[in-house]
Amino acid sequence: MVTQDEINAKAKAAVMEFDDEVAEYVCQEAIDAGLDVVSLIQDGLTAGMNEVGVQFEQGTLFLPHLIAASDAMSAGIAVLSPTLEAEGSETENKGTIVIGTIEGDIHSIGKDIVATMLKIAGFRVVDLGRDVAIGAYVDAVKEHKPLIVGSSALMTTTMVLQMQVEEQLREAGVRDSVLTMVGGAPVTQDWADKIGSDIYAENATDAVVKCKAAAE
Ligand code: B12
Repeated sequence: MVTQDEINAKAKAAVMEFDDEVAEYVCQEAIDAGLDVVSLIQDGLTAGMNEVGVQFEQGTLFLPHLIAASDAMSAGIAVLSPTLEAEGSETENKGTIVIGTIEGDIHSIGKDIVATMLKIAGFRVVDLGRDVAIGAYVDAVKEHKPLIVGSSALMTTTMVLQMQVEEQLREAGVRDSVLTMVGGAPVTQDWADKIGSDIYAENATDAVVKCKAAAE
């Protein structure tokens, strides 16, 4: 019988080897074995993605490798999604959360994972997608009246736009009606404090814990 550590290691390797088929196979194997798919995402697939990111930064891997690794990760997530969402459909509605990747930024994998995990936790999630114009967050807050509006930023250059979400929500007179949440690899609690965002979460599990606390 395969263990959680073994399956996580296999998933990490599949992403690092840019192997969509193995990623899909390993994810199905985890479901069949009844293993923890959240751990598989965080400690397996994401760990592989992070390692690819480090090698990209060091100049040993290049953009096509990033694309190939994210394809493998997405292939794995696609296998896991029905199982994850089936778990989520059984829980009650805890409130609405609007989420999107900030303007100028097309990194969507982490945001998608956060959105999926929030759905599983019982929130109604309005996913605005990626490269979301700041005004679109404001419009979505007016339209959906969410409990929380979250933005994801994966680059230091786009992270600064999270500040504009705060500003434009204030200018539109709706800042006090909603909690703001920020996340993404370069984002920190210090950054959230600096721009006046209500919630910072390091990963999807942390986001679920903090959003549940906010909904109580
Ligand atoms: C995959 C990837 C890509 C893929 C994205 C595919 C996709 N559909 O998302 C592709 C190949 C398209 C890509 C493109 C680029 N990339 Co890129 N990419 C990455 C990489 C390797 C991994 C990101 C990832 O998916 N991680 C896995 C997920 C699960 O983790 P995550 O995103 O961090 O999300 C978790 C948490 O952060 C958190 N979270 C995320 N969002 C949110 C939101 C909220 C509200 C909350 C609470 C929490 C939260 O929870 C998530 C789950 O646990 C990173 C390196 C890295 N280590 O981050 C570089 C990285 C982000 N990319 C980088 C760069 C430079 C680029 C390009 C500019 C490259 C180029 N020359 O064209 C373009 C950008 C184009 C653009 N305009 O956006 C740099 C950014 C540097 C910087 N300025 O800060 C990085 C850091 C690589 C590096 N080390 O240099 N990239």
